[in-house]
Amino acid sequence: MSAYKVALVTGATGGIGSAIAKKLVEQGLKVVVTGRNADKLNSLVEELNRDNVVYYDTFDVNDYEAMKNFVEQLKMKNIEIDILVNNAGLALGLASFQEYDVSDMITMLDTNVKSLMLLSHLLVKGMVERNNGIIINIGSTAGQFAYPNGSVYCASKAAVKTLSDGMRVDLMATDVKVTTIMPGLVETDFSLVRFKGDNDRAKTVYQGIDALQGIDVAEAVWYVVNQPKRVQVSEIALLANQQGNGFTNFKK
Ligand code: 8X3
Repeated sequence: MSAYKVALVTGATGGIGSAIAKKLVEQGLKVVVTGRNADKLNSLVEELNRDNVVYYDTFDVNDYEAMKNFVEQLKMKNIEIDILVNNAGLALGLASFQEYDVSDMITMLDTNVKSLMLLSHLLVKGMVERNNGIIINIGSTAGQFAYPNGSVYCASKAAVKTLSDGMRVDLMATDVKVTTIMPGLVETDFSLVRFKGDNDRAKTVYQGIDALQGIDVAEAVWYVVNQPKRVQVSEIALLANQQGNGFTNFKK
């Protein structure tokens, strides 16, 4: 019997987040799901079956007051989060550092790092009190090596990995585990968001390569969750078969 009953997945309406929520529900966990788009979140909740969703909310992860209010709601409903999957994140733009749009830079850092840090900080105390929990941070192979025109996105994902490492050290004496999952090319709306709705440009990213799918990341999450108490997975890097590393791939 798993020690983990309830998982919170942020950014759950996207390709990776929805696959993670579905996988965890399929394995018998209850979920709390969040995302910015109310229509998509409602559809996901229906798809997951309402009985499996203990709470859902559309709060903006970049609004700390809204985040605190969300966590307060969880407390009032006596919902204890055993697994936090910090999946909400994005890339905006692809340009040289010297030409990068400042608001894109700030949004990436805020979403990918600050919100992940703050939500973890709000929820980790309960995990420590209960001496039970896993924080799974979705990083990226982009955080392992910077690629051209991706400086800020890559830096944000490097920060996710290093922040996870620091949390793990500080939580060493507890049974709370911390994992970073670092996927490479995953075929989702990621590039559509990065290129601000330019579908043709987004499609070229995945042309000629059998990219990872959301389910592949979800399987890695389940691997992390489904370990004996003594095992803590520090990190998993996942590449598409035709990737050599986060910035080199072979396209047919
Ligand atoms: C996404 C991976 O290589 O498209 O985190 O930047 S990549």
